[in-house]
Amino acid sequence: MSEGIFWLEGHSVHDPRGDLTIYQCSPSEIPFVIKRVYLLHNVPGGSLRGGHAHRTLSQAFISVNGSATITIWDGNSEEVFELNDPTKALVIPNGLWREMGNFANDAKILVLASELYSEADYIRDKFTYSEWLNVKP
Ligand code: T46
Repeated sequence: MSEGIFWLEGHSVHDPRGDLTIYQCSPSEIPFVIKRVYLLHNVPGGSLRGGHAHRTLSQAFISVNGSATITIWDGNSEEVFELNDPTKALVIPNGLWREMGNFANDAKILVLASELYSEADYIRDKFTYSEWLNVKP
């Protein structure tokens, strides 16, 4: 797994009323302060999202319904993760290329983000990404 990526198991509380799953910001859980939350939903079958890297943004991806895949490329190797379980968050640090696909019809993917939206934070072509990997601090 690329450095810094991990699955975070939410703390689930079960009782006869149903399940409650908790994610917290702390060094051993969501390792950043959440400044923004967004939801990917109503994604038509066959759509691809992402196709970029973020210079500084860290994120956690949670499938709150349905499933989708996220493919991570770090400049050397590629890894595919399936988001399909609301009790697990995939934490992804900054600096990694990602593409999302295979969205189920009912997929709802919640993204917790460490920064406010900034277009300047995106690297949207792979050549620029490869150059950036060579010079990043
Ligand atoms: C990621 C992948 C998996 C905003 O105005 N504010 C926002 O917070 C966001 C996330 C997007 N936008 C606007 C910018 C674009 O005009 O919404 C439009 C689509 O955004 P984007 O091209 O970033 O969409 P995706 O689905 O390719 O990427 C999103 C996230 O931006 C990105 O962080 O990792 O999902």
